[in-house]
Amino acid sequence: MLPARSLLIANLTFLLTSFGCGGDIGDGGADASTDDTPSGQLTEAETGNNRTSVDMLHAWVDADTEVGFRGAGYVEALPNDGESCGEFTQCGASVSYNIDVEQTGTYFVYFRVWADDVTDDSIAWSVNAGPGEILVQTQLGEWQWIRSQTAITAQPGPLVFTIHMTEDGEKLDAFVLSTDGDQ
Ligand SMILES: [Ca+2]
Ligand SMILES: [Ca+2]
Repeated sequence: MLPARSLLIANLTFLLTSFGCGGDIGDGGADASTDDTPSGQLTEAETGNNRTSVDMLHAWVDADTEVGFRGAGYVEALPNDGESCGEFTQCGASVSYNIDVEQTGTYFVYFRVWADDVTDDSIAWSVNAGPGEILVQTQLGEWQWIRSQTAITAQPGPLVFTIHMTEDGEKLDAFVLSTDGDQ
């Protein structure tokens, strides 16, 4: 199965490149040969410089040991000691990003995540300290793009985008704000 899938992705990448649909996302890193990045406004997770340990134990930490990341690395919720944090504003850790929205639109958010097992495989996000949403991965042991269930409406200008730990051990490579909910 893997060679066929790789071939499909390679062809898709070729088509996107051929028709100039790659946008301003770029190849980013070691995964460029199989880049299936959704179109939209991309932020590398490792650029988040506003990091908070809510429980004074966990934090989103820079890492670069899992192969295939984009950009300069990714962030991982550590330590991975079995913490589960459904009430993510009350426990765990967060990392925030000041996003400068480029165009008015209704945006879904795609997250490039990696979990080794089911005790690591969820994440939450919120905008401007809103209620937020928890997302759970469908694959383990590989980088996977997952999409928000809800969309946000935004106008050009700044917004504060926050990633919350719901299970430690989750890895986040990048996220994309996209007006296309069907990628
Ligand atoms: Ca865990
Ligand atoms: Ca990255």
